[in-house]
Amino acid sequence: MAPQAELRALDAVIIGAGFAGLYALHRMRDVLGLDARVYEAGDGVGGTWYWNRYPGARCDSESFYYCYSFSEELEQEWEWTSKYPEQPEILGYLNHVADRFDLRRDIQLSTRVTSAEFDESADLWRVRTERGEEISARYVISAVGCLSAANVPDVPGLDRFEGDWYHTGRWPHEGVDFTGKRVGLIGTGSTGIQATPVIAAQADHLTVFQRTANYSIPARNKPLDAEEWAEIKTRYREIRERTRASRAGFPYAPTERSAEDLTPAEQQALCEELWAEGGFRFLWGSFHDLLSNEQTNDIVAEFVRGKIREVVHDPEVAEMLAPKDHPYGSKRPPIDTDYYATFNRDDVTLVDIRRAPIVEITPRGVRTEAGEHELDVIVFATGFDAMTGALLRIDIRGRDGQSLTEKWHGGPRTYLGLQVAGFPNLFTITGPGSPSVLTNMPVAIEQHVEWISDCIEHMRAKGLTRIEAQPDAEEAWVDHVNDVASKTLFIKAASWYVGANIPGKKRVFMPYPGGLIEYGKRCNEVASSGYEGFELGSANA
Ligand code: NA7
Repeated sequence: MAPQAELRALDAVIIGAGFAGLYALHRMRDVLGLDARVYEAGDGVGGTWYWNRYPGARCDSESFYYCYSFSEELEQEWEWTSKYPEQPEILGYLNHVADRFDLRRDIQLSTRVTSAEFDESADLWRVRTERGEEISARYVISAVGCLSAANVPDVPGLDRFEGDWYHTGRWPHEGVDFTGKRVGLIGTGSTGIQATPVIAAQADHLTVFQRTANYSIPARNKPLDAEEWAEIKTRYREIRERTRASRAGFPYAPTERSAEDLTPAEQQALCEELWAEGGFRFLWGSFHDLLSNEQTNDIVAEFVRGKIREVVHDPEVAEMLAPKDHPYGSKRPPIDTDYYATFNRDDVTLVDIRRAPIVEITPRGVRTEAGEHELDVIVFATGFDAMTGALLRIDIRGRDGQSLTEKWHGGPRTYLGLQVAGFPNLFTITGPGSPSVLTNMPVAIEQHVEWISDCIEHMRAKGLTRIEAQPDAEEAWVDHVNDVASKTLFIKAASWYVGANIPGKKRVFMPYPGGLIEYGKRCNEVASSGYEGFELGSANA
């Protein structure tokens, strides 16, 4: 017998309890006074940091600004142990936030939202969960994350594999013991690059299957001591202001420097200096046109290739690891601890699956066109159906029963990455068409949550029950995103930014590459002009 649907009426349903969902709940409930509830598929809060428990998982933005800024008390009471903390510490932080703001009583865990349908006659969403619950809510706020729908490639034979296999984004809570095991790791994105040295240190043998070589920059991770914390805490407001006024949510002044202003020797010296500093400063601190000028990019890309050749002893392996098919930064640039040096170990093998692709998984391992690799464990570090995957796994139907899947058949279309025409009262935190994954995520998340919350406050003050992006505003925004992207080097790479990692996915540049400053300005103008490009109305009118 089908489970009896429980009916529940809320003001806002928030989907997901990661960085975005937790703050959205705090804002909707404690600031606006709405009856809001979070539905979360996992059995704990934390989103990305709940699921990604693979060895070596840590953030790539420095801890003191990879966190919330909305509460000065929270800021003052929390201290990170290191520059780039590991996943358990970040998960601990998000659990602390859930407790500190008493969020748990309005978070329903282990509950996957399966569908949401808009009722035009009442301006209400009808949301269903896989537990058979039905909820009506004026607003649905998607906080499903940009990188949460795990991508396990459809390789023939996986079901016959006699060993164990895991996807890094669905890692077992009890961990995996690689001692004495022959491990195969597929994928060399940020995840594979973080996991490789840690797995190599434990396993009997590690085989890394590389489809695309990646440019990775040393993290130069280090502990943060009491003195550094005292200093950070006194400067927190200034750090936050800089962060919010920056292009990508980092508290560094953008460089105005051009490669042409420097001699080749000076260019090299600058790259050396940034390499020694490590982390994303290497990306943001070199040249202003790094991501738009191929000649400038070549200088930096060649520098990284040179470093790989310096670190990796075997010249053949070094050449395999040196990326040549896309500009530096056109794919999400990884940050590592000892990645390239790991390939100097006798118990680590690099396999080029671009040259000889994987044909099948056999009961004993992985077979490529060049031969079979016997393995006890396979780790898929193969990424995510990014930006759209998690939302499209929910059956979302807007006006006239149109499904979001149909609407986004040719790639995602949004107005400001915040709303979709035909889907009133549905807000997408860090949705496609917003800066999102091209920024330090907590900054983009806070900006979106605050914009959405101000918008709902405005609607309530005016007695309005519906807000909907207008098709022409959406069209113009999509054109603008494409136009900005076309002037960058991002489009020169087959990346997950364009959906290239998912077979059959329409290739469209999904995040907004114009930067947070321009974007934030546009969002503020739209709000202060009375929500230009949106139609607001009332079910009773
Ligand atoms: P990414 O960056 O999407 O990396 C996935 C890796 O897996 C990448 O090297 C892919 O090669 C490889 N891949 C994907 N599918 C396959 C198949 N079918 N066969 C072989 N290799 C494959 O995901 P991550 O988890 O590393 O990082 C995601 C984000 O999380 C990261 O950017 C940060 O924002 C945090 P490809 O490059 O597509 O040739």
